[in-house]
Amino acid sequence: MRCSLFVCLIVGAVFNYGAGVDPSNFKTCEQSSFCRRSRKVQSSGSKYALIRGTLNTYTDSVTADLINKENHHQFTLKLEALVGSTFRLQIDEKQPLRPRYRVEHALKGKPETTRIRVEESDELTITVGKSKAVIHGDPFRIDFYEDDVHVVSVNAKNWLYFEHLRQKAQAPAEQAEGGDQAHQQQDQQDNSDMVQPASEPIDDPGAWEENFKSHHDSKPYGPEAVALDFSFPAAEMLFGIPEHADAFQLKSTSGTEPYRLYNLDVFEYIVDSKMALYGSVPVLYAHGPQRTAGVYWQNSAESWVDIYTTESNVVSSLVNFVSGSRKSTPPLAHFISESGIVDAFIMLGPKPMDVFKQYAALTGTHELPQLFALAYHQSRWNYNDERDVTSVSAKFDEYNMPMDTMWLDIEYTDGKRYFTWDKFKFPEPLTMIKNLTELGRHLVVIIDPHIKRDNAYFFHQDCTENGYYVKTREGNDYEGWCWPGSASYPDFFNPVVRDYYASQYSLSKFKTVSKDVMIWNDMNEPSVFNGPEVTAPKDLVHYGNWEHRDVHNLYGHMHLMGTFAGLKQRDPQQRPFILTRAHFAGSQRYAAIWTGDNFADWAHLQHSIKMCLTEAVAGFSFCGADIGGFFGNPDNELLERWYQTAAFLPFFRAHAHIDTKRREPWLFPERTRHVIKNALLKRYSYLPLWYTSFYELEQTGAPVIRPLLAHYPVDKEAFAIDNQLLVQQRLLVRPVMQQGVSKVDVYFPAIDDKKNGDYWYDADTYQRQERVGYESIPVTDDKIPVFQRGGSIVPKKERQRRSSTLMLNDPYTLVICLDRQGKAAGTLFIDDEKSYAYRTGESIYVSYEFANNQLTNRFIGKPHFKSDAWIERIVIAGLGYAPIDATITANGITQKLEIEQRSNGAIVVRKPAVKMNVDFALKLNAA
Ligand code: MIG
Repeated sequence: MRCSLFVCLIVGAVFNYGAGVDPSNFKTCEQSSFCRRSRKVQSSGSKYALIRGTLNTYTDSVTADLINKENHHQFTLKLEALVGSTFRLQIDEKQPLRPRYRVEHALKGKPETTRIRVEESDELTITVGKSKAVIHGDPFRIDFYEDDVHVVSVNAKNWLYFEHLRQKAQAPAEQAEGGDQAHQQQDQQDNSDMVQPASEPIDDPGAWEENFKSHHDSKPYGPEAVALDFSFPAAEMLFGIPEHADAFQLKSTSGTEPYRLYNLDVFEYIVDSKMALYGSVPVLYAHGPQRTAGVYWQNSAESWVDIYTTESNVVSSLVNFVSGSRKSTPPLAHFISESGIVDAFIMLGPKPMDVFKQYAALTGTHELPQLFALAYHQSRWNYNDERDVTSVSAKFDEYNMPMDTMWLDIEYTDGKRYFTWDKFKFPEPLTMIKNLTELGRHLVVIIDPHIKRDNAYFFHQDCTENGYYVKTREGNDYEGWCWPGSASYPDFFNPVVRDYYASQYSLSKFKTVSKDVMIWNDMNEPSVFNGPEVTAPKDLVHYGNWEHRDVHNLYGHMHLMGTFAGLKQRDPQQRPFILTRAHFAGSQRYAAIWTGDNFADWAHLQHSIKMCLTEAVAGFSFCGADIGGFFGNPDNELLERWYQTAAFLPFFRAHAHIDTKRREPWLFPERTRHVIKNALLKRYSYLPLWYTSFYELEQTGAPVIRPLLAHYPVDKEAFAIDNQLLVQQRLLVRPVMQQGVSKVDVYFPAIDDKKNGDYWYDADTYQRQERVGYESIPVTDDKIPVFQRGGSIVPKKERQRRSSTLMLNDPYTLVICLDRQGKAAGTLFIDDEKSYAYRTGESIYVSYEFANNQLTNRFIGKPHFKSDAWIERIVIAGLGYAPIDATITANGITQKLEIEQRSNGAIVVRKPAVKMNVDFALKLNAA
């Protein structure tokens, strides 16, 4: 690790470099006062009931008061019906001592509500179309139904736990403590006219202040946790709540740690772990063969999630068989948050893709990226100087390997002062950038949120003078320690600070970049080397007087809002590209993510898929992992397999730690270079599919990469599979992620419970798989097991270029793989790959359909975009006969086309030469 002595001392104390994460640097639930308090309710239960006579009914919602029968504290409950089989449940204190934080900016807008029908008997039944919520008064509980099937229950376990704000019992000794007093006086003044409920002590030593390692949390407002249980009677497994380096299917946390959601910079994170990582997306899905549902727990404070599932294994099914019990308790999730309110969205599906779209309707999607962002990115910490950048770029050309984007990490700056350059290493950044962009390439530079406390640095001056930094309890600018040394952190929750920040990206301020330079936001958890758990203390104060405790998981999100606004202002015509490490629900609207500082080993390679699948269903389709592993040095085989795997994940970037050996592809032996080059070319050939998938993500909310269960919901064997992924419903990818193998077992899923399945065609050989279940597929070092679904059409571009931007007008190949009925269909989206013109109709969106030996196209909307591209070949697999030729009719002209044979009976129709915006019909002629 390269660092100044002082930084090394601090970093060294927190991290034990090279040895993997030291878990004792991070809290367990037991070490966290609110988690341990809230978890206790699991043994005792709680007693909440609706108060009769407080019900109010509105056109789209009901409200009622709720009482804690043990301490008589009162709450208000609101249940609102949203468009799309979704309910929103909010519970807050009726008269809190001070307002409790409600998450802002995560939802893409105000959710659209819908009209309800209310029936009151012993229970209260709220009906919207096929969805229904039944509220039970005492004990309080809500059951949710879709098509009369019971899919979700809230508080079925009576684990609702809501710590009302209270006055601290004044022990004489405590009054001497400096800071506390000031705060409490202020609170008393603010609320002097309110009736205070009886103060009730909480029997936990950490309730009013808490220590962890050398850090003290002053907790001026005392205990204020919220927790609630959700159970899923129609489900068999749970997934979601990224970010964890763990399996796709959530594991039972019974007797172990809950999953933790707290944005943290975990050094050398380990896999198979429920520890918190850089991002927190509190959305959880429950899946069973008939029903899928979801819960979005909208809370930005530190949270923990306990999972209770009876994992289906031989022992438990045996027990059930012997005891005659059908199924034990339904899967259950217990969300526990340190502060805030209960704000839960219950999404009722009924199918997996419905729930993913319901979640996207709430929090939004990434917008269509520029094409280059989906191509290959070359990064390392660091490319040292201008010569280094230029020569790495040139080497890709020399070796005929495509590459779109070079990245600069923190060392390009002048002493970690963002928005500046190191003038010795980078004397002429604009020339360097121009040299890249002239080759059709892009540059991404890193901009971190920690600001060097240097009085000569304009950014620090501005923030100090204007009070833009996050404050301590005492009202001073908070000072932490990070890459620049002593650093402060802009309070991005303040809209004025976001505006200021956004304006720094304008070319009149950040003069040393061009509008083609895009941005990487790192360390925005925020990472604070000398802070508690390497982040900011919870008692810092943000805009609006909120504690950092309330908003921690949103800090990175607010940072992104500033960056995104900045790039849009800088060039309103161009779609921004931002990569972020920290993220919360909704951050997908602004940025792509990567899985942070992984390791050069096979387990981390395997986790790149697991983690990105979970992120994708939680809104973050635009996900990837550092190719080769950030820490350590991959051997040739691992690097080859890593490129192959990453070529089928949406964000495709090589990156490495400053202490690793250089690993640009040409530094490896010929064979490795060859394998890497083929992986790159394969990625580039599928760019039209990736691009279309991202367009459709933006239109519909359908994730770009998907777990098998997304389209094979009844196949129980497929539920937990997380070493395979689907690209839309077109490709099935099962990369080789083990060392030294000559075959892999690929699972071909069933579409029904009679073991019927789709046809799958090997993407290289067109060999067809017809059976459901595991097949052993032989692999060479150069093989990426990819299968195209029978029934799908995949658009490709097969000409080799140095970068994707040079492929704009290149011709297309359509690969048509037929289903059992001899049919197939698939879409293609085309525009300028860069601007927002597609939003005003400057695009071509076309659906191809093959049936009865004929291919036709149908435009969705008017094909307005002027493209010079055309169709150069059409591959058809699964015909079962050899046509002699084909006829194409377009623009009123009919022509004959030649046909070539490919392996396994596939044919190629050569040079249809039809432009992309022209109607045509192409017929195969049998002998
Ligand atoms: O404390 O900017 O995850 O990708 O190379 C390390 C230096 C800071 C962490 C990022 C990594 C990046 C590194 N950063």
